Amino acid sequence: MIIDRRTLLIGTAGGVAGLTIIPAFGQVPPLKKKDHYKVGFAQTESNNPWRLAQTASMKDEAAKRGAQLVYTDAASSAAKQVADVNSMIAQGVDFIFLPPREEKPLIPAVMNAKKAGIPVLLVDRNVDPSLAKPGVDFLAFIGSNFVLEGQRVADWTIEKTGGKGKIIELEGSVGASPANDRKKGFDDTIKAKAPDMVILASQSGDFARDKGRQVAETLLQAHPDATIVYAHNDEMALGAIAAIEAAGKVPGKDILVVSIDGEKDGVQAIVDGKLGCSCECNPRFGPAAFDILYKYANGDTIPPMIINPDRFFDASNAKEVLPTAF
Ligand code: GYE
Repeated sequence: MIIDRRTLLIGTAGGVAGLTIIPAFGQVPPLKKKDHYKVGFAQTESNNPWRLAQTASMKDEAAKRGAQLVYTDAASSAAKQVADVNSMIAQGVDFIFLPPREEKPLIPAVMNAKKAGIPVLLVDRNVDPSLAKPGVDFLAFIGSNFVLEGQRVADWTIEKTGGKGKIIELEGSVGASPANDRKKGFDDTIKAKAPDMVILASQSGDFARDKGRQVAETLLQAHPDATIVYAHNDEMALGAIAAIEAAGKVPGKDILVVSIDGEKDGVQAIVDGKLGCSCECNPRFGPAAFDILYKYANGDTIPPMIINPDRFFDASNAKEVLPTAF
């Protein structure tokens, strides 16, 4: 009987004869060394370039490493994403890459995988840290620092406007970690550094272009005095730009639009003068995600939070980065 560092002997009433091996409390399930793994990637939806770029990066890397990939698309439903993870567990995958669509509803999926002895790496989105912990319930989180992204956009906006303006905020999907954190980073910075700025309204556009356009249209009508739109991603910013133009105003002149992601259409909008800035959020981390899997199987210590470095795009560099944008 081999007892490694991730298993624990539990004595039962039956004494030595009744010894049972269960995963030690609070430990991530182990991963055997193999040449080729069967892995799951449970995507949230495929309705924007960011998610398509992420899926492509994961698929390319799986192919490079000779991994068998079980891929699912939850079509914007947290309930379906939980069912997708459960189906991966039933199919006996070795490892699961999971971008939890929302912070709380995906907790059962994380816990079910743990119970089934399958390590989970959270990619790009996080879960509620009070309900599940890296290094305990799941292996780790790899993605951007979303609070910092919001702070950087706020700092740029304050600098650009001299700390004056009336803001409409378009939030990402309700309950998603990038939506919560991008709001916190931006709102707290405005509050702390720009007493003359006000956030007139803040509403979810679900990280989607057309939803962003519809919400922007409604909020611009309700607040004709708005001078700034802060969107939690480029897709909603592009929707807002369409709404501003439809209202007979000029984006970049009458209303400053700022956002996050750095997708190709967003960077093009900066070149065109319609979008002020976009803090990069890099979706191409298939290679880094697979590196973590192999390191873990090798027995290396995995840090609980692995943060991707993000660049920042505005008129000073948009042209130059456009050819490589996703
Ligand atoms: O910004 C957005 C996507 O989770 C970081 O999700 C990701 C975000 C990204 O839908 O465009």
